[in-house]
Formats: sequence, structure tokens, C-alpha cells
Amino acid sequence: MAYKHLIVETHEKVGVIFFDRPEALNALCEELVQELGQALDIFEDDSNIHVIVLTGSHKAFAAGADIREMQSKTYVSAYMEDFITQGWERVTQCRKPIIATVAGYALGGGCEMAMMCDFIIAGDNAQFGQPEITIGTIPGAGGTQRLARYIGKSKAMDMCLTGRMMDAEEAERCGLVSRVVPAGQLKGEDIKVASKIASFSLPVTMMAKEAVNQAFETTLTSGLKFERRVFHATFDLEDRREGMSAFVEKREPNFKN
Ligand code: DAK
Repeated sequence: MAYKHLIVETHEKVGVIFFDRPEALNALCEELVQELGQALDIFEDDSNIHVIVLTGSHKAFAAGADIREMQSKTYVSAYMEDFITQGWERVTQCRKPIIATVAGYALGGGCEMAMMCDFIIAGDNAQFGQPEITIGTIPGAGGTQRLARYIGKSKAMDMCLTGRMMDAEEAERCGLVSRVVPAGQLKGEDIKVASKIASFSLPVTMMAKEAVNQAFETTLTSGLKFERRVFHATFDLEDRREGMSAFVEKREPNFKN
């Protein structure tokens, strides 16, 4: 499928989606977000794809939602059209693991989009921020909520109230990103990490993702119960039997998904 603002590649079991709107530092216009939804639908429906990588260019993951598109909106128009909500939420509805790999700017909606993914790998030139306050608004796609959960209240307040940027080193230190790699190596490194995850049983990776996400949606007691049920359920999987047998027999497992 051809896209105007995306480049889509596959590397064996890994599907990679690049934002490709260099003239606007990958600002997430409505058309791009719609295309993103289509690309995600295709990868989710493709049983050969186990893991999705969402990425941008060396200069920008995405410098936010498109300010030119938002400039003339009113409260009523944004409310009535439920402004850009649906496409954005598609990322959070992904059942397969989705990794954001960020080089350069991840600002506003770009930072929010990265946080909607399961984890973030950053190039050492990455810059994260929620600068909406500098243009007279506040984060609208989870910045105030997800950032506070990722990095705690004090830093989230600092970011949202000052609009400052956070570099990759600080982002790793405070838990916003899982690892930092030299920006020039980000492309190979992301495929390596995604391929590692893709080598495991797909239903089990999906269950692990669902269980970790419960930690952010429920109480500890309910989350633990959910985890226990899913853990018990894995005992009915052929891949669980294969994994444990392979360990005991000192060989590589051959997961059938
Ligand atoms: N939108 C539109 N165009 C943008 C853009 C953006 N967010 N960011 C950059 N561009 C464009 C610039 O206008 C410029 O275009 P031309 O002038 O060349 O035509 C081109 O990209 C290159 O940018 P600069 O010339 O500014 O490049 P610099 O290297 O000098 O500066 C910068 C890079 C990233 C520091 C700067 O471009 C910048 O400050 N950009 C804006 C960052 C920002 O404020 N981002 C937050 C936007 S508000 C929601 C979902 C999402 C959102 C809200 C609701 N729902 C689901 C309801 C999100 C809101 C936001 O993200």
C-alpha cells in the first residue's frame, strides 16, 4: 500500500512504520494519523508480523501535532469532530508489541505518540518535550497523564509547565525511555530488539503486554489476579510446553504461535 506521509517496511517478523513528512519535522497532521491507523491495521492483521516499530527520521520522531491544522479550530469545532481522537487512539489499541524508536525531536503529540507505544528506545540526540504551554494550550493526547506515570509528578509538572525539552540521557535516567543508543545505530538496534521479541511465541508476547498494561489500569490486587489467570492460561499453550521442553532438553525452542 502506498502512503503520502509514511514509509512502511518489513524485516522478517518486524513491521516498521516511518513517519515521512520531513518538511514539517514529521508533524502529525490528520492525514498522517489516518494513514498510521491503516498501516497498523495491516500489520495487526498480518500473522507473519509479530512486532511493530514506529519511528521517524534522524532529525525528528515528530515535532507534535500539526499546529497549522489546529490554528483555526474553535472549542465547538474540536468538540463536534472529536478532534483527531480516533486515529491517535489506534496506537494504544494495538495488541501486538509496538516499540517507538526516537531520534531528534519528540515534542507535544510526538512525545505523546511515543508514550502510547509499549516502550521507547532513544537515539542519543533525542529531545522529548511537552511544549504546548508555549503555544497557549496543554497536552491533549495523554501528555499530562502518561508523562506523570512514566516520570512522576515533579518532572511531569516541570515539563508541562515550563515546556522545556529533556535530552535522551535525562529521559533514560527518569524512566521515560528504556535504553539509549548512538543515534547513528538506532535503525539497526531497533530491528535487533524487535526481532528478539518476535522470536518468542506471539500469543505469549501479546499476553505479557496485556498483563503489564494492567499495572496502569487497575489496583495491585486486581492486576496480580489478572496476571495469575493469564499465567495459568499459558499452561494450555503448545508454545509453553515447547519452551519448557526445549530448556530441559538443552535445545532452542521452536515456537509455533
Ligand atoms: N506543526 C506544524 N509544522 C511544524 C511543527 C508542528 N508541530 N513543528 C515544526 N514544523 C515545521 C515548521 O513550521 C517549519 O516549516 P516551514 O516554516 O519550513 O514551512 C519546519 O517544520 C521546520 O521547523 P523549524 O524551522 O521550526 O525548525 P527548527 O530546527 O528551527 O526548530 C523545533 C525545531 C521542533 C524546535 C520547532 O519547529 C518547534 O518548536 N516546533 C513546534 C513544536 C511544538 O510546539 N509542538 C507541540 C505542538 S501541539 C490530540 C492529539 C495531539 C495533540 C493534541 C490533541 N488529541 C488526540 C485530541 C498534540 C498537540 C501538539 O503537539
